[in-house]
Amino acid sequence: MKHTLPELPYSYDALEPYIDSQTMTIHHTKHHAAYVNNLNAALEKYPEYQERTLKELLTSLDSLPQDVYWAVRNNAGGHYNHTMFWNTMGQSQGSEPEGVLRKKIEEAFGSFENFKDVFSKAAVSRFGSGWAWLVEDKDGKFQVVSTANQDNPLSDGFKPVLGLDVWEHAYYLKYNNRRPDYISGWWNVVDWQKVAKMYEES
Ligand code: MN3
Repeated sequence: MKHTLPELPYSYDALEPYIDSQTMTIHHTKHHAAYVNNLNAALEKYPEYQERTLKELLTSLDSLPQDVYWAVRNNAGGHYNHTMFWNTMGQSQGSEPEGVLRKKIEEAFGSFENFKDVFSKAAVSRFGSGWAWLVEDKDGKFQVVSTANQDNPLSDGFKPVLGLDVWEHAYYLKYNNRRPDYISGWWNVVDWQKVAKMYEES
C-alpha cells in the first residue's frame, strides 16, 4: 500500500485573502507531495510497515527500523499533519466551535477568546519550524502544545484536535516574516464544523 497525496477539499484560491493561492499550490503540490514521496521511499524495503496507517506509525516510532527512523518520523508526520491541516480549513469565515468542542475549550481555557490567545502565543513563539496544536490528553482534557519540525502530538500520547503549520513555507510569500499576521488571518479560515467532525471520528 503506497501512501498518496490527497486532493485538497477546495480550490487553491479558496482561502484567499488569508492564505494566497500561490502559497497553497506550492504547499500542497510540492511540500506535502514531497512528504508522501519520501515516506514511500523510506518504507520501500520494509513491506510490513507499508501496511501501517499514519497513526500506527506515529504512535509506535520506537519500533521502526533504525535506518528509516528519522525519514518515517519526519515524513509520516508531514503527511499526517498536512492532511489534517487542509481538512480543518475552509470558507467559513468567523465560525466558532459548538457543542462538546466548545465545552471542552471553555473548561480548559475559560473562554474561546482566551483559547485563541493561548494557541496564537504558542504558534508565534514556536522557534524555527513546527506546529501549534490543540490536543486532548489521556484524561480527556484539552491543552495547547507545540511541536518542532513535523512531529505530531500522537507520538506524545495526545489526540490532535487542530493544528497550525508555522513553517515559513506556509506563509512567507504573502506575509514575509510576519508570522503573527499569518496566524491572525488563519483564524478566519478555520472551519470548526470540520474540526468537530474529525474530532468525533478519530
Ligand atoms: Mn507545511
